[in-house]
Amino acid sequence: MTSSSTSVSSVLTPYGWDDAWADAFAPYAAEGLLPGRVLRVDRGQCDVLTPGGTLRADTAFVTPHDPLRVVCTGDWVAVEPGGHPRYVRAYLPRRTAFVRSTSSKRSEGQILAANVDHAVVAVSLAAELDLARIERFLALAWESGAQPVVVLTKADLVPDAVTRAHLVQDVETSAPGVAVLPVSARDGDGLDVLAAITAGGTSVLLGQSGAGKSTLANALLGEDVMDVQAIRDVDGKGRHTTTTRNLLALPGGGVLIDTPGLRGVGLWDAGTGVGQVFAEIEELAGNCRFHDCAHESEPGCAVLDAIETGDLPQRRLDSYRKLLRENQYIVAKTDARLRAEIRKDWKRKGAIGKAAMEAKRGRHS
Ligand SMILES: Nc1nc2c(ncn2[C@@H]2O[C@H](COP(=O)(O)OP(=O)(O)OP(=O)(O)O)[C@@H](O)[C@H]2O)c(=O)[nH]1
Ligand SMILES: [Mg+2]
Ligand SMILES: [Zn+2]
Repeated sequence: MTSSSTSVSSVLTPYGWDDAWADAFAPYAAEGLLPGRVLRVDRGQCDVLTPGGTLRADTAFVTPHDPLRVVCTGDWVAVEPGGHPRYVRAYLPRRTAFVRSTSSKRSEGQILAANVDHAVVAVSLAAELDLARIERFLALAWESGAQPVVVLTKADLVPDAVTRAHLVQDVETSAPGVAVLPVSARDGDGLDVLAAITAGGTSVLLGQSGAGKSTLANALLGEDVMDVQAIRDVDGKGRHTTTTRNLLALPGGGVLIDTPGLRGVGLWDAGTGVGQVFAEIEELAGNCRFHDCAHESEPGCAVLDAIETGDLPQRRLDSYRKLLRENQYIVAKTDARLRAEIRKDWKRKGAIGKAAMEAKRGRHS
C-alpha cells in the first residue's frame, strides 16, 4: 500500500494533489482507476499526468455533448490503467472553473481552465489600455472562484516611471481587490512578484493574443517551453501562437496553465463576478435611499452623488450597467437552452440504458 500511495503523492503533489482530492478519488481507486491531472486537451484526446508518467487518453466517455462538462486542462481525472483506446472515466468535482461564453450573441459556455487558484489576466502595455475589456476578464475571473491578478506586460516599453505608475493606477481603479503588477519578461522587472504568486497552487494565464502570456510562462519556467511569436497585425486577429491550453509545473513550485489568446470574452452567468469587479459601486448602492435604487434619477442616490463629486468615474458606472445587462441577457437565454439540453440528456441516457439492457440480454441468452 505504501509504495503505491507514496508514488501517487510524490508525483502528483507538486501538481496540487492533496487529501481532499484523494478522498474524492477513493471510489475510483477502488475500481482500479488511476488518478491524474489533465495537462492538455486536443481533439478528443488528452495528456494526463499520472503517478506512472504522462498517459494519452480518450475523453469521449465523459459527456462530450455538453461544452461545460467536457474534460478540461487542470481537471483531476480517473483514467483507465490500460486499453485501446484508454478512456478518461470521470473527472473529480471542480473547485473552480473559468468559463466564458464563446460569443456575447450566443449563449454557449466554454470552460477554459479547471481547478485554478489564480487567474492572471495579461494585458499588454504596448497598446492603449482597454479598461472595459479588463473589467470583463475580471468579472469572469472572480466568477471562476479563483483570485484574479492583472499583469501589465511589456513594461519595458513604458520606461518612464511616472507614466507607468499612472497606467497601473488606472487599472487599479478598475480592479478593486486585485493586485496589478507591471512586468517585463524582457528585462525581468516584476517577475519575482509574479513568481511569488504563481508559486502557490494553480495559475492560469489569460488575455489577448500577443499579450505576452507564453513569454511570461517561459520566463517563469526558466526555459523556452512555449512557442513565442512576434505580432504580425496590430489587433492580433490573424495570429494565435499558442493553440492548446497547457499545464506546466513551475520550478519554484505551483503549476501554470498557458492558454491561447482570446479575442474577447463574453460573460457567462457571471452576476457575482460583475458585483466584485464593481465592488465600490455596490458598496455605494448600500447607502442609496431606496434599496432597489436603479441609480438613474432617484433622490438620495449615493451612486449618483459619487459621480457628482467625481469620486466615481462615469465610465465605471456605464461599464457596470453594460456588463449587468449583458449578463442578464445571457442568463435569460441560457435557462431556455439548458432546459432543452437537459431534455436531450434524458433522452440520450434513456437510449444508452436501453442499448445496455439489450446488450446484456443478448449476452445472457
Ligand atoms: N518588449 C517586450 N516584448 C515582449 C515582452 N513579452 C513578450 N513580448 C513580445 O510579444 C510578442 C507576443 O508574445 P507571446 O508570448 O507569443 O504572446 P501570447 O500572449 O502568448 O500570444 P498567443 O499565444 O497568440 O495568445 C512576442 O513578439 C514577444 O517577444 C516583453 O516583456 N517586452
Ligand atoms: Mg502564447
Ligand atoms: Zn442609487
